[in-house]
Amino acid sequence: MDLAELEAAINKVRGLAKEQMQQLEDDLRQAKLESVGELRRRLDEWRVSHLGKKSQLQQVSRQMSDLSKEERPKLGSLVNQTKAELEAQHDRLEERLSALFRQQQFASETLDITLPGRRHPLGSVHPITRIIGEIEDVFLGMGYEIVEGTEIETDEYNFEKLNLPKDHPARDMQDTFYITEELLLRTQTSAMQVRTMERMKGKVPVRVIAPGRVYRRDEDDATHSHAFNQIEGLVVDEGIRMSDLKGTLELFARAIFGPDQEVRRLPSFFPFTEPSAEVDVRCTVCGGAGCRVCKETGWIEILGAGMVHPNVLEFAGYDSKKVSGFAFGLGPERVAMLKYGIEDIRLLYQNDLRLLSQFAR
Ligand code: 2NM
Repeated sequence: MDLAELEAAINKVRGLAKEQMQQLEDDLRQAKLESVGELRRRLDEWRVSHLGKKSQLQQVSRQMSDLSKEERPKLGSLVNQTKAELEAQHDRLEERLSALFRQQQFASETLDITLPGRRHPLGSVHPITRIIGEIEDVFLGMGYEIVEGTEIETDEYNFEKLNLPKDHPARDMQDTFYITEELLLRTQTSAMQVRTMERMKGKVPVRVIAPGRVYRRDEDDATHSHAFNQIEGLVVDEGIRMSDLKGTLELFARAIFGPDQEVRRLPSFFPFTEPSAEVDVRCTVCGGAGCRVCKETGWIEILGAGMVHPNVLEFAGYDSKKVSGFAFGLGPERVAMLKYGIEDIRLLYQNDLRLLSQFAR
């Protein structure tokens, strides 16, 4: 091809490119934000076909070697000028597309900072856990130590060392879940009191409370559960008397229920204490008039206690002529029911949010 033909070819390509660019610009003007990607693709195709290695313009400039020395610069400058022109067009459109793309990004990422935040529901401390903590605090304040054991115990620690030999009739009082002849689910946390005394090797003072879950083969009803919590306390020292027990329990009742709560003491019986007593508080559910919770008596037993039986002290390595002790066992569920007016113990195990949310802070 001669110079004129090559120039004509370039001008044709240039015209075509310009025409297509015009179309792109028109489309861009009407473009919705979503079509930015599509326009980008078309612009890229345009660039490849008009400025790429296989473009017409490139092919024409490769034929420059066919021309004479005088003609070459002429075609060269036309090629360069066309290239510059097309590149400028490309860059201008690219710039506008980028602006549109940013606009699209902003639109999709816009945050309305005036919207209220999502609320994440917070859990709360279970009322039983809360009561156990409060009771623990009362006794920690009196210098007690907290000891915890396992829910599986031996017959020896759960019964024998507590003055309950195998044929003892009081074993019927607490129907037991046996695992084997010797292993059982503890019916009380007293085993930990025994272990603590043994660990002390005859030394005093002993001041411990043992909180934990215990098991009895009871029928579940409004006031009974086969799996419930207990906190047992034990004090052993020289000269411990019934009045120490009385004062301790009075302080406990006042700390948990307030100064106005009516409390009464009745004689009772436990194989591991002698003498034994129970502590009742006025039923807060009915105010003493009688209801399902207090079994129409107006009182609820929250606690059993007594002076540690000499046999128990001796079994654990103490000289019962030199030291004495008191012990008590109380039920956190009973305390929680009373304090919060919960009528059915089963409500404490169902984890119904309507109940639990009332204890949220
Ligand atoms: C109760 C009532 C009375 C008790 C006794 C002992 C131990 F190990 F010292 F002998 N710990 N807890 C006790 C005494 C528990 O629960 C109603």
